[in-house]
Amino acid sequence: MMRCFFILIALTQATMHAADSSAQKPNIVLIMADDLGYGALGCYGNKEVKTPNIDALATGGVRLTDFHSNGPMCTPTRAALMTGRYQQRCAWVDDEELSPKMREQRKENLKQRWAWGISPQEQTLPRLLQQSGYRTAILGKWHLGYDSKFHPMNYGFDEFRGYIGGAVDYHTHVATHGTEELDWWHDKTIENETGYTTDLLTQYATHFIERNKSRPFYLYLSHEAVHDPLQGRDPSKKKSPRETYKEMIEVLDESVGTVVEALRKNKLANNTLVIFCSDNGPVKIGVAANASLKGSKGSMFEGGHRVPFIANWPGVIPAGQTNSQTVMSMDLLPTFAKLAGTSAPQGHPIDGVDILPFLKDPSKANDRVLHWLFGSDWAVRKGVWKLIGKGDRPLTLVNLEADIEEKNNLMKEQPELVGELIQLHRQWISEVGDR
Ligand SMILES: [Ca+2]
Repeated sequence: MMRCFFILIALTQATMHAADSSAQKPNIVLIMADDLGYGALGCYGNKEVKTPNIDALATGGVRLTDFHSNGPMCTPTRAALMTGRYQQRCAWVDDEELSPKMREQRKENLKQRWAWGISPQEQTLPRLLQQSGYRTAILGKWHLGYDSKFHPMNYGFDEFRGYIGGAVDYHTHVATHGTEELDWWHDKTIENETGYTTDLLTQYATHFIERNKSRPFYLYLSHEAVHDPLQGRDPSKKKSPRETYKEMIEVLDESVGTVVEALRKNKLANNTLVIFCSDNGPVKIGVAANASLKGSKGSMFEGGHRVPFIANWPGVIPAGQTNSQTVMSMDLLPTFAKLAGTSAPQGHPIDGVDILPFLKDPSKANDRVLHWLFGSDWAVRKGVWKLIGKGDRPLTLVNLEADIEEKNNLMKEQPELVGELIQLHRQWISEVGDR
């Protein structure tokens, strides 16, 4: 009897210890805007759009001026975010693994992105966090495959509210890219509801925080805003495209304020890393969405992939910094995994790096050669230098420190550097084996 009692005490202590160490793990909230440009926020210099909540997040934390999405479009960036590496490395599933319907669609539409998806064999960020005791949720856009095979809950998310595809009507939640069917999910079931997408996702985010306040969680709030269609909260109010776009950003800002307030109210702010970023540059729409950057969504110029990034963690990340470290979307997996006390398994090459040391201390060096590849367009970055090319041809060499607007092509002045960058990029392509 006594022996049983001691075993019980020991077990209880072990359980309590496990609960304690897991309770100390920080929560992670990643708020990713869709197609939000470098110049669209007050804290990035916009004078027309009012974003007090996102600006406050930056004031209380760190704002990066040289953050880049892995791709100039939604899906490539999201694949890199999920896997911690260049999306070109991602495994795509074979035809025979797909449902018969999707196999048929893929045959008919080989070039349609929506007939594809990342392999469920991939090691993913939510899976790593889930295995480390985190409750994980994706609220909003998935866009890594339409087939049931590619459902986000097959990749380590415990909960899903939102849509599978590229975008939905903000009011009816019918897909606007691809299928034109209702695309609004509650976990694995399509279930429509009334409401403006940005507001619904915000409401689910605060519920999720409230429900999970006593355990570590990973909340991936993958907002639709400010992707098209251009729609404000009240469809009966007629506004110009510019006014509507401004409203969409401002409602997104309200969402950030509501989420931050939910963390504060539940006394979680000091144990939560909040990151706000975008998945690629904007579609040209006015309100100085891209500041003075050249190019827009889809482009290899800075306007396609240099986007806002803010990290906030009171007491851990010093407040009020502006940091020019070069960071990419794929860096979030190793950063979050480290916080959760885990790492990607062997055999899963990671291209990203843990950026927390650089967020805490901007004087630390984070020198890397970085690459972008989209169709036949490519870019390679080494320090302040960036070479852009198409197919086999280099086209433009710029010094980003002196010329962020990419106006002066220095290829003729720097032939040796061009040669070196071409070589580095070829080497990278042969390493990642673009699929
Ligand atoms: Ca996007």
